[in-house]
Amino acid sequence: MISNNDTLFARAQLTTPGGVNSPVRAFRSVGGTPRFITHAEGPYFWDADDRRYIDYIGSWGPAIVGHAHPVVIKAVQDAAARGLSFGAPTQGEIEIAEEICKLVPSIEQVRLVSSGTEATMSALRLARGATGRDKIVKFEGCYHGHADSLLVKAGSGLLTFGNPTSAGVPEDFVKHTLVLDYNNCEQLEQAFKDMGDQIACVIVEPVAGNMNLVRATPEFLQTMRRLCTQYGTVLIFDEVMCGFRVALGGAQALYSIKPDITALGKVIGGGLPVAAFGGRADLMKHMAPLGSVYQAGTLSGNPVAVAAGMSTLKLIQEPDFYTRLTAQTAKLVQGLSDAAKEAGVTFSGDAIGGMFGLYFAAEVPGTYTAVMASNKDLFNKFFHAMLDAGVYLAPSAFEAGFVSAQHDDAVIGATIAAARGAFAQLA
Ligand code: KE4
Repeated sequence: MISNNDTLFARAQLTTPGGVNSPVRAFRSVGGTPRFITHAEGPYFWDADDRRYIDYIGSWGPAIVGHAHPVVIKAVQDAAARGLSFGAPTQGEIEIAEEICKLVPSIEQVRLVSSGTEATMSALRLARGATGRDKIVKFEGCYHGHADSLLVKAGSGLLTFGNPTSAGVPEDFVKHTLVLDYNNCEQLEQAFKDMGDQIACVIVEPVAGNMNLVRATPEFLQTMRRLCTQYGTVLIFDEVMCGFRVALGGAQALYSIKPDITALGKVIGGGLPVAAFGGRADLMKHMAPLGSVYQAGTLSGNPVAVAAGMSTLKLIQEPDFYTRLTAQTAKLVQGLSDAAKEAGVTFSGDAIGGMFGLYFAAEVPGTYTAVMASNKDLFNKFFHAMLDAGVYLAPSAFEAGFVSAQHDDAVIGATIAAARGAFAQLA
């Protein structure tokens, strides 16, 4: 039977490259037809065939309070009724900026933008403008959006500069980007020894979620912080994904490490386009119109999007929000691990706050190389068995998963029951 998803996917490809507006949605990593979502509520969404799924994407992080939360929807409706966008400052922008600064103490000043890419791109430009240096350091497996100088894979040699991961990015645009191994302290020490006084910034996902979930070791982040301080390099924590996801104060609260600049997104928009970059006031003062680092945006701080973000930020401050979210995520991963073990399938899982990683590997990976060694084919079979059972996981073996406050015991229990059947198909 031709599903409505097939029909819509064929039609979409006539007008949009790959039929999607963001590549990961096309299911090319797992195969099959993407599900076209018609509506969502709480932990669920429905596809074009009106099939219900338990959703573990949550829009890749924003839907932390659950889809279509009545408080968020009302805030958006009320804001929209007052007009959609003014291109002029509003009180709501002040209020969400104050809330972000309160919740993330390393952020003394913050600038709102419309996507995580804009946030990290602007943070890089700020670091380069404030230090007068060109070189930047990122890590293999971390994704920071699609700004040219960040679409880079590791160079051939250990400490050579990166090569573009995308066509259309001139070599010149990445020749200042050094790509190192995540969780490799020795390599980082060596890079700073060789060229520390030329490095404008280090940008890192303090809890990586774009090579699947990989935690930074405390030593790795401590080494990074020490070296950046020693060499006058700006330390940028890209918390677009892990911010307000792994803890109320983000990964920097969990690790007790203070970055110089933080990039935020996803949760702070509650599903609408709000992202931000902010940090030390002495750095932020370089931003136009005060300073010489230019950055702008027609829809930056959009009042309707800010209403969604602000209402979400209020809801996640409810008592025990993260205690409950963390417990539910841990329950999910433990249940999946038990189910895999019962089926004799080599599998491991990790959970931190409301974020989780599933690996068809004997142990939870701590490096990019280890993640890449996990069994992608088994994941893809598991993904489709779960999808057929009404559970929607990230359509890639190299993405993290997300739990919302609405994923209660019944939802987690149904997921684990589905997994028992899925693992049985793999054994
Ligand atoms: P956006 O430009 O997609 O809003 O944010 C880019 C970004 C920056 N930093 C981190 C740590 C991120 O995770 C992201 C975006 N995350 C992906 C998930 N792998 C978004 C999903 C997509 O690309 O469609």
